[in-house]
Amino acid sequence: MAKNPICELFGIEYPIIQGGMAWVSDAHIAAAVSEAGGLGVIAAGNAPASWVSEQIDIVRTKTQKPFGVNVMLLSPFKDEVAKLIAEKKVPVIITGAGNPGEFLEMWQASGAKVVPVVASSALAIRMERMGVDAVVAEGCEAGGHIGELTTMVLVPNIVDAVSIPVIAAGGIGDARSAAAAFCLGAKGVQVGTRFILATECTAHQAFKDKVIKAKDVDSKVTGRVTGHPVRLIRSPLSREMARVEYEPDAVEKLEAMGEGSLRKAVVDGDIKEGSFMAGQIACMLEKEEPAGDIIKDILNKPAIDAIIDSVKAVLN
Ligand code: TUI
Repeated sequence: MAKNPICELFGIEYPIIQGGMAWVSDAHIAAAVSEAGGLGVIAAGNAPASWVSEQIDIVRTKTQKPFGVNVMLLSPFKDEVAKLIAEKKVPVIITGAGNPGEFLEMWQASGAKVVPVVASSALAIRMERMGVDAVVAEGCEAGGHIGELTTMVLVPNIVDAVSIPVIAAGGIGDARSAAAAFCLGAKGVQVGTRFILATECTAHQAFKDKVIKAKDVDSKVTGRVTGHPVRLIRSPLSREMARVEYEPDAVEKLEAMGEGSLRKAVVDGDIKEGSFMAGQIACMLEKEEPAGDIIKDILNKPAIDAIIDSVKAVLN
């Protein structure tokens, strides 16, 4: 059988990419996921290049396997981070929240595989024309900054629109949702929220407990009026943001409330002022476990075979 194109492209064993979650995705979780055969990813978020540099060095002391860095293109430090990861020859560069066109030549000259996260087929087509290696099609079930379309619609639409491999993201956290993504034509999956519950993940225990306790209706989207909608778990901050959303000076107020709030959630476990960015899948997650066990549970061949059998049985 032909090898999976995502495994080939990245040089990994399982086509599972750990989502780059600002403040959450540091060297510890990234190294654990890479060492277990997936692609571990350090999230640069809004951090300066010096922090990203340290994390890359730590990953390289913990694993020899390929890993990635996620560049958040709204970051004030994106230029220095872009230059650093080319210099340090990071094997895989994933981008979010923008168009990475200006950096593509430099990154590809460094030998990196470049994979933008996209939330529309138009951007996926533009990215393919520019010569990227794959795209992550991220549906609005995902946590954090999101687009408009669901994974169910976005993924097959992008699969039909481009020839490069598509990695599905948003709402994927078990064997069923991974199998569904493969049915939609994805060649790999990006999983964020479930890795918050990896034992190797250094996020505050209060954040992990919010994920474990979340019910389906606890997933909220704030900040639609700012043009940067964010999915998070219901909290005092999300309630306050929903209250001011349609006030006259909502954009300024929301930006002030959002400032530093992700750090407060992930690092301080601040239940009142923290922004607990996580995907809708949080409602299905129940326990902490090692990253390697998470990968084995999601890409469990007998479980996926049983799912395929149950799909066939529906039609009998
Ligand atoms: O980037 C993400 N998720 C994120 S970034 C983040 S940090 C943050 N904190 C506060 C406010 C905003 C961000 C938290 N979560 N996901 C990848 C993603 N990229 N989702 C959607 C997009 C996207 C959207 C529009 C990518 C490109 C795009 O269009 C760019 C263009 O120029 O056409």
